[in-house]
Amino acid sequence: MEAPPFASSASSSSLFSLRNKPLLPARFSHLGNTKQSRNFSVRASSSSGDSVVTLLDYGAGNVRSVRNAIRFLGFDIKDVQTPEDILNANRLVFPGVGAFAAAMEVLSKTGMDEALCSYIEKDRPFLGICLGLQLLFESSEENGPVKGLGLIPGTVGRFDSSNGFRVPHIGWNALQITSNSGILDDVGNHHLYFVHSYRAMPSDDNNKWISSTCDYGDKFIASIRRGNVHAVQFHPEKSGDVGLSILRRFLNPKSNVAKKLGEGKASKLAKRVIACLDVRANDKGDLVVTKGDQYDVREHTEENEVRNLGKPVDLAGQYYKDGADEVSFLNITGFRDFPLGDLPMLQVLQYTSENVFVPLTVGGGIRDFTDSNGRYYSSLEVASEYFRSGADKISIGSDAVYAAEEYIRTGVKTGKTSLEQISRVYGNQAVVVSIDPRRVYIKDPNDVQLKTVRVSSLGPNGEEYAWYQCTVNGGREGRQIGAYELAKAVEELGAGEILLNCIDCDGQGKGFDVDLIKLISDAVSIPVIASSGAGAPEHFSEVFNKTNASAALAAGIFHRKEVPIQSVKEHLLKEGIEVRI
Ligand code: 1PR
Repeated sequence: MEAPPFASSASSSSLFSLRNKPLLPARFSHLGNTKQSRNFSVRASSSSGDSVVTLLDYGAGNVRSVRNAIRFLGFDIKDVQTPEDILNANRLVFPGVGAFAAAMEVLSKTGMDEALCSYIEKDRPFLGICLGLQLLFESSEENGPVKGLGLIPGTVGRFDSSNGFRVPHIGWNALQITSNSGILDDVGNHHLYFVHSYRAMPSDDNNKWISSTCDYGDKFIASIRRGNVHAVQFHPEKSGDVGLSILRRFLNPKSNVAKKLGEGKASKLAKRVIACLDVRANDKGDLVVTKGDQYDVREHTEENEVRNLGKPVDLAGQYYKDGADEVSFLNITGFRDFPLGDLPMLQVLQYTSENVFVPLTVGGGIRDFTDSNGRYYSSLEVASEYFRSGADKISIGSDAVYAAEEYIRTGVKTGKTSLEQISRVYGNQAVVVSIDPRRVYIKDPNDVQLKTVRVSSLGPNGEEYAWYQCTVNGGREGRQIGAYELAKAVEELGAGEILLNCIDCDGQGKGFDVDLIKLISDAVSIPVIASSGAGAPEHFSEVFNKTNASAALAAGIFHRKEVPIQSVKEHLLKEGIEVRI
């Protein structure tokens, strides 16, 4: 017999104090503004079939992935419109996204908070994901303290980056399963995907809730379970086959896992291997995956065509099957074409996210824009459209350079840059800054007022030093700001991760620019993705052994099928570098 759930949980009623807040933001309006009756009674609906999953989506991020994963497993989705829908659910999935305070505000304003508490207190089948776990606790320090639903004792706090651990915690980490959780039965030694800056900590008061923990500087709560109530800090919908097996076990507890999972070897945060697809329209107008040499993507033939290495959705699906830990799409002409006019790119995301259950990043053209009819679109609207279409993270290139230049010049955070706005609404873990630097060799480091490195191989005229000049518009324009200065500034402005390209190395297959990657990954405390130049598995072990990169990205070697992703991972494992297998 399970212990009766919630017997000693904190009283929730006294904690519901976030009342009388302004009207809901427009994006939450489908949830209504009217507070419902407080006398809830929970009943399982007899009308909804066994294949229906009720989903609480308050519109603050990418919930498409959760929807897609549920549908992929053969279930239909009913969206919560009123608190009654929560009470009538047969099984409820709550994929919390965005910031804690904003989520609590919506729940409180709509009366969903009390419906959720009633539903959970009656031990009805519930699965909270990420923020959907954190909101069950008494409070969070995120922009707070802010009160939560108060069902589980404890406060959600921020990871401590002072001990060398990068925050946000992004990537595939291992669980220590502490009690029979039911839904985690297939996890074994496999990695699961986490992306968050705040976490709940184990204590004597909440111990009996905990079904697993995870180590990242601290030991934090990775999942809870009491009776039919589950919540997980990681993202099952982004954790490949292992994640799908977790969802399957929740949705259908009697199910056997459909796909046999191999042996895992997870013990800590894995280094990620990312496949990148540079996407643009070719001269016939079809959206293709292309690949440049030092950013030149045209064939050097008479026709001078854009190189075509395949179809974006097909290639992304293939890389998912091959074991990519993430897939990135870069809309490389986004700086001149307006991405919301570029519907094929949104469709690429929509179709890809139907079958690819690892994180998807999309970049290109994220900036404010006024179209030919004079209609103004904010960068936040552009990003929102990408998130709605299936992106988990967006990547900002040129616009982040302008924002950093302004910030360095004035020392003032205006709060108005795309970087600041998007990270405020979606969290900084959802915002990547993509840097496109070019090496500038110099003889004497005192020749520039920018951070220089002593290079491992001398410049063309025997120069011993270089600085890394940031560019905009796909490498077309150099700016008077270095990659080091940019990285420090964008971290302060709210970037959650850095995608570090290098124009000199792009497409050359001679290895990553270790000097550059070491410089930047030592300068910031957010994760850095090493990019440009991979030509062999040894280049990945080199970059992980010599720098603090959290992930390594490659394009050409995967597109040209020169090195399979699995070979890269097998090599890394042999070298003692932890990866997800
Ligand atoms: O400036 O916000 O519109 O974003 C534009 C985005 O498009 C930026 O992220 C920029 O890096 C990217 N981009 C623009 N032009 C190009 C180009 O190639 N002409 N691609 C481009 C960037 C670099 C990597 C590449 C790695 C690995 N390509 O994405 O995939 O270098 O390649 P490799 O493994 O073959 O060496 P905005």
